[in-house]
Amino acid sequence: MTTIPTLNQPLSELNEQDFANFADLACKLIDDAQNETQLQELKVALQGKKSEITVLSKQMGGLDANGKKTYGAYLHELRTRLSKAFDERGAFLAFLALNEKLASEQVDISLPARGVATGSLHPITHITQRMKQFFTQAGFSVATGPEVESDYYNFEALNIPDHHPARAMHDTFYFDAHYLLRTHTSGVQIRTMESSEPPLRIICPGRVYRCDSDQTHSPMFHQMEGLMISKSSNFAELKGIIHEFLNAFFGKEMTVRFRPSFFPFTEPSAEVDILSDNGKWLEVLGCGMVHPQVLRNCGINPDEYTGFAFGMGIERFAMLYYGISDLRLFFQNDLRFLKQFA
Ligand code: 2U9
Repeated sequence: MTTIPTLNQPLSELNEQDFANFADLACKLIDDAQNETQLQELKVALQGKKSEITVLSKQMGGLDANGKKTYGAYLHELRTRLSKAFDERGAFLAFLALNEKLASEQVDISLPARGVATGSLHPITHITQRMKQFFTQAGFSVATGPEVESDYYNFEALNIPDHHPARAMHDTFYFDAHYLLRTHTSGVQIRTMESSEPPLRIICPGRVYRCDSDQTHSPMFHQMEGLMISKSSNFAELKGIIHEFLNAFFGKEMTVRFRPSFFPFTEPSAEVDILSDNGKWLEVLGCGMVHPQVLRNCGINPDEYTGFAFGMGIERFAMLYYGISDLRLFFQNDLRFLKQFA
């Protein structure tokens, strides 16, 4: 606690030296003030209403003219010295405070950056892009369409009439008697054939839905279907393009087998197997020559044009490509899984 100096005598008994000593002690206190708060406390004690200066000033009235002149000058000098000391210390403390603030607020440009967390493509997106890359280079364009389909575009136009066993095979999610979630993207090809003139070369990637769920089936999955219509399309061309696609997709020469099969929308039809490293045949896609009735349904004359089509499950290709055994991993959005594909 600082002791405030005192003159402790009536004004008329003080001399110039008393004032000078008082001023020295007071100025020393002011110069020693460590912060703005201490400085304010000193101002109150040395210049306030109850300060020695105020008390002594009030005694001026009782002095004669000579005394007024002498003590007036002493008090004036004292006030001037204190004010000057306060101003100087105040300015110095403000300077220190500013420096401290600047130092504490400095930006350390050498600190490591916080880093931007970047996401990555979902493996299904990545595989879809890989598939698209091959077919677009081969001259196919990408076509898309609605996921809510009518039974005409999903079944009827594809030569799958009502009560055909293939409808039951598709485990369809129905909205009502006529609308459903598409079970394949084939409706997109039907619409394209309806709306444009052959020759045609399209691929149709997209979500499809089937009422089925286990380790290898998901109620929603992705398909890539393809269609080519021209005056000379044939099964040899289909075999060639599928084999080239499989070589490009897996990045090596593949051993491929076309096994006769049946689909209502293709005739002849085949399922395609690849020979895996452990010597087992793995089914990867289905294909065939577009059934003449399907062409006719879309206003294309089967005597003039022929076409081939193929369909594959994107998840199946992703599982083979990455060596994943549980399909459900693709849909759980577990970052520990997804980050592995960054
Ligand atoms: C039109 C004409 C023909 C598309 C085809 C397949 C064979 C096929 C499956 C593969 C696995 C579906 O995802 S999957 O379950 N698809 O086997 N798809 S031929 O044929 C068409 C399509 C449209 C107008």
